[in-house]
Amino acid sequence: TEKGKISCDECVNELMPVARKVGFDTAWDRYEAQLPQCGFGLLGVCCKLCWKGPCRVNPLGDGPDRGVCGADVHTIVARNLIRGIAAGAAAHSDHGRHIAKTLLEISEGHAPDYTIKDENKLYKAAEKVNVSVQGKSVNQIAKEVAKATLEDFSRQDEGIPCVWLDKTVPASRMEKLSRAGVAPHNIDAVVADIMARTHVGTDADPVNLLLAGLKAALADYTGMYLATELSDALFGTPQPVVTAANLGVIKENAVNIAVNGHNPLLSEFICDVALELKDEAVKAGATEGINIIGVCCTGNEVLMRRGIPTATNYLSQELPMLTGAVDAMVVDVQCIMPSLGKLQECFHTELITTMNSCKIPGAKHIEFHAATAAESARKIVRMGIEAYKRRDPGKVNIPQRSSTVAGGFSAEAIITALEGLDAQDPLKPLVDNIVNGNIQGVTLFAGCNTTKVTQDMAYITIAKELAKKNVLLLATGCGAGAFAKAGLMTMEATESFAGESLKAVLTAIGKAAGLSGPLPLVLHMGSCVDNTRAVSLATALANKIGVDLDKLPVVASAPECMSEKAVAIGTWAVTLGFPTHLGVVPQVLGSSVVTDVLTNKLKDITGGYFIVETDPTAAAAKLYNAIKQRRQELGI
Ligand code: BF8
Repeated sequence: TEKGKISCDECVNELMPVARKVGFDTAWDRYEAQLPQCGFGLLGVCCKLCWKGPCRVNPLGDGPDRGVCGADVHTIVARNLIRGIAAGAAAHSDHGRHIAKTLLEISEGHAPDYTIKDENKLYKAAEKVNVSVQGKSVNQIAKEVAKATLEDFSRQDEGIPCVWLDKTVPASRMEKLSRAGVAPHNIDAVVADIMARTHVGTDADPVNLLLAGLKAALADYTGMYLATELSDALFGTPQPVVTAANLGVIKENAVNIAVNGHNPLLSEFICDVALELKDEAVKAGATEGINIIGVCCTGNEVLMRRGIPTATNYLSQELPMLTGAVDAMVVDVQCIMPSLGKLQECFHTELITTMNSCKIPGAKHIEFHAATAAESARKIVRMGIEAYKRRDPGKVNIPQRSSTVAGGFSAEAIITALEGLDAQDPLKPLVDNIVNGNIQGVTLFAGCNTTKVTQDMAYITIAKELAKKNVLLLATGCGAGAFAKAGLMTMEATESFAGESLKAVLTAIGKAAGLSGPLPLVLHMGSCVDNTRAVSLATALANKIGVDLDKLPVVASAPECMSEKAVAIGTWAVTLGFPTHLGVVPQVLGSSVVTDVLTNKLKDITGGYFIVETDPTAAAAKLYNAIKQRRQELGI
């Protein structure tokens, strides 16, 4: 980390003494305790797929060059990597399946609390999955869309690609993917295939293994895409909202309920019920009622759709409880630190798990079912109100720090803003400004936080460097959280950090859209699962220009990639043709073959490639070079 600095977020430094006082080790302390981390693991050369192992191959030729079964370093690294991709795909697509099944339940009348808030988005989904809407009721369309979507989890014909992939990338890309044999026909089957082929004594060819990994990564993309689109149909497509980020959003005089995790199925109801039960909170003494705050990607979901303030991103998710003023934290799935179960013992906070697949020792479990969504939400919010009564004012430490955030930039919201400049052809002003160089290119920041670097620092550094060079910036997930906390999702940030021509374009769009100034420096596109929003914009641009995705001056950056979901996203970004930066060294360097395929050879197949660079300034330069190269190839 930068001179031992653990985070750019001052709230972290402010609350560390509180952690010490209550005797709690934070993620940063636990990281220190792990050092030095295992060199074999870091290189990806430790194999523990069977109980003859663990086998550790020394890639420097000093020691055994094979595992007990005879697997060499390339086989071992490739198998480890693609198992990670499969896990990422399983996580994202399980989220998507949950949404699709809920849509089906709603259409069949089994989830009476839900409504379909955005019928237009449902119609758009219907078009994608080849469901005709003519003369059908909304419920009937919902049922057919849900069933067609669920076929992406069950189709047995390997010759038919997943519809949510087929219909969402340019036709030329789809042809390329099919030719390479990496277009998935069935998300679950592809994940299972990876588990099967990496079983002891099966696939040993690193390239064949990696191709299966690309397919699983596209299965991840498919699951994410359908999750986002159907969530929009259910809960509304995000439109610009103004809210705030960082721990200052916690209110001393309110019942504070944090929503943490990923899936909007429950958190949406928590927000509704918070309004409904306000009087009960006031009666308990919380003069400001109930304050919902977001953490991680659930935070992004409710920020995008409802303007709910965000408390923090992944790595600092222990901090809200350390303020002593969070009365309940309700979690669903993914990226929830098990340490929260221990931490809640130090405070009055109720930690509540809601999904059968995610229970945490120390938490109370209230199982969520779509059929009784509002009832579960009420129970949870009331637990928060009861806990508030037990809050110890002597333990309350809320850092008074927060930044304004203008979020809600779905692809649709960006197009709507562009309509202010050209109502008939909204993409034209964007294309024109890319062609004339006012906008040099686009960078999507995605991914997590990790203790291996100074939290949020690389995001901020790279973004400022690229903005200066007139690159349009998009962000999702915990990257969006970093920018939100740092105040870079504001018009003021555009004024301060954008290059002149980028500033002029963002100002013209902002003014035409009726804002008082430019669009924010970094556009918040949503949670991790919403990375596909950026692809939908890129695909629209590619189709408009008449080129494939790998020709666009569009790059991706994951400065703090950490989770298996991030591994899957990075891999599909490269498979779709984007140069993709990783700011943390991936655990593959033990194999020269795997490293060469990922950073070099893949270019010949997909047009995309990984750029590994841990220095943020150098990373910004490499991303900019990749953009410049694409511009040159396009002749612009
Ligand atoms: O899904 S960005 S740390 S919270 S994995 Fe997790 Fe990474 Fe955050 Fe969201 Ni995505």
